[in-house]
Amino acid sequence: MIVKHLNDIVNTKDDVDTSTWNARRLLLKKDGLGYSLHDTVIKEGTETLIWYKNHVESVYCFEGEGEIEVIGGETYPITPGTLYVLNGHEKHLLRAKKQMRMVCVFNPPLSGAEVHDKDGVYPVDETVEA
Ligand code: 9YT
Repeated sequence: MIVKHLNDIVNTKDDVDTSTWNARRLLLKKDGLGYSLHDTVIKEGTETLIWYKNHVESVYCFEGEGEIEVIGGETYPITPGTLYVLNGHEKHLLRAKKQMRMVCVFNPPLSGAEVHDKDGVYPVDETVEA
C-alpha cells in the first residue's frame, strides 16, 4: 500500500515548475503502477502548446476556469468537474482564464523530470525498472 500527501511532494524534485504549469507528481513510474498521477496547477492567464505523442492523458479539473483548443478541431470550456481524455494524442492548446488545478493521469507513466519540448511533446521514457 502507498500513502502520500501533496506536502510530501512540494519542493522536491517531483515538483516540476515551468512558466505555465506546476506539476506535483504524486505517483511516477518508480511506483510501479503502470500510470503516473499528478496534481497540476495551470497558471492564470497562460497558454501551453501540448502534444502527448507518446502518452495517453486523462485530466480532471477541480478548481479554476479555462479551455482546451484541439488544433484543427473544437474548443471546450473547462470548469471544476470537467474531465478530458487525450486518447487520440490530440495536439492542443491549454488556456487558464483563472488558475486551474487538475488531476492528471498518464499512461505510460512519467518518470519524473519531463517538460514539454518546443512542439509540446514529452519524450518517451524507455528505461526499464530494475
Ligand atoms: C494538463 C496538462 O497536461 N498539463 C501539463 C503538465 C502535465 N499534466 C504534467 O506533467 O503533469
